[in-house]
Amino acid sequence: MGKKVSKYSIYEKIIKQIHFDNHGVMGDTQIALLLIERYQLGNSASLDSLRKYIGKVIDRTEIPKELKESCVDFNGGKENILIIGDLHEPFCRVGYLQFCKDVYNRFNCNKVIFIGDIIDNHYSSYHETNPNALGGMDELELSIHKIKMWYNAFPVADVIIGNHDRMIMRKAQTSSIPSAWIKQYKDVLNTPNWNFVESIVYNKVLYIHGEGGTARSKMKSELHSCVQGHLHTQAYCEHLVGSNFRIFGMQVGCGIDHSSYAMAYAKASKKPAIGCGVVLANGEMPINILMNL
Ligand SMILES: [Mn+2]
Repeated sequence: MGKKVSKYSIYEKIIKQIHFDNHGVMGDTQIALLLIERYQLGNSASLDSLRKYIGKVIDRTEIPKELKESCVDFNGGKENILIIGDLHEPFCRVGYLQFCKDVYNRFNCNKVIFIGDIIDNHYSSYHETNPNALGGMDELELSIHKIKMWYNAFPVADVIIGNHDRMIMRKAQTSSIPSAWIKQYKDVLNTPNWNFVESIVYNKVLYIHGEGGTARSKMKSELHSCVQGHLHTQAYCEHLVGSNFRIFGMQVGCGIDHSSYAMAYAKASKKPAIGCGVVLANGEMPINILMNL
């Protein structure tokens, strides 16, 4: 009751080799024709039966070894960074925190960057404020309360300082108050382990808030991979590949509640892109994740 051995089995190794050498793109017929030509099988093989044999020998669901190695592995003890978009607390969208936690877990993240504007400071805006809005103390208290939930979820993080975060500092400047009189962000917001910075670089990727333009323009002007927020309505990742470099510019979405009074200035403009970003495998693999709304 032995297994029937095909007369083509002496070609099994060669067939597999051809398959791998061509990165798995050759069809059974193409391989059969190649074999017939190379080994002059014209008299001893029918194209159809050889083709069927090849179909049985090659497992097309298997990824060739060299292709496997060319895929970026983000599970192998590498740095996987979650980038959280503009929050504008206390005007962040319900559900955005849970969404960010889910993305963090799904992609095995081990580092967190808030891309700026974690608070809105609507009451202190340089633009006209809403007369029905919360007063300064109420908005700040509510912000501190909501930031606490973010701090509990991500107790260690880098926080890029955005234009809205900086509002109070600018007001102080307008009033000629030296910065030594001003409390630190982490002291006001009760986040002792958060590292507030203007910008930061990890694995040759620059993280900024983005007041100066777009991720795409920043990448091109600096020739440096770049991740930014600030724009609210855009989420994309563009790669620039040259003979000597490969960089990307990633614009991450945001977490704002578009319907809140603080966002009234943007009411007439388009809907925001609600999402966050991840940069995986030591800066190799940037991905935008948009929230399913
Ligand atoms: Mn913003």
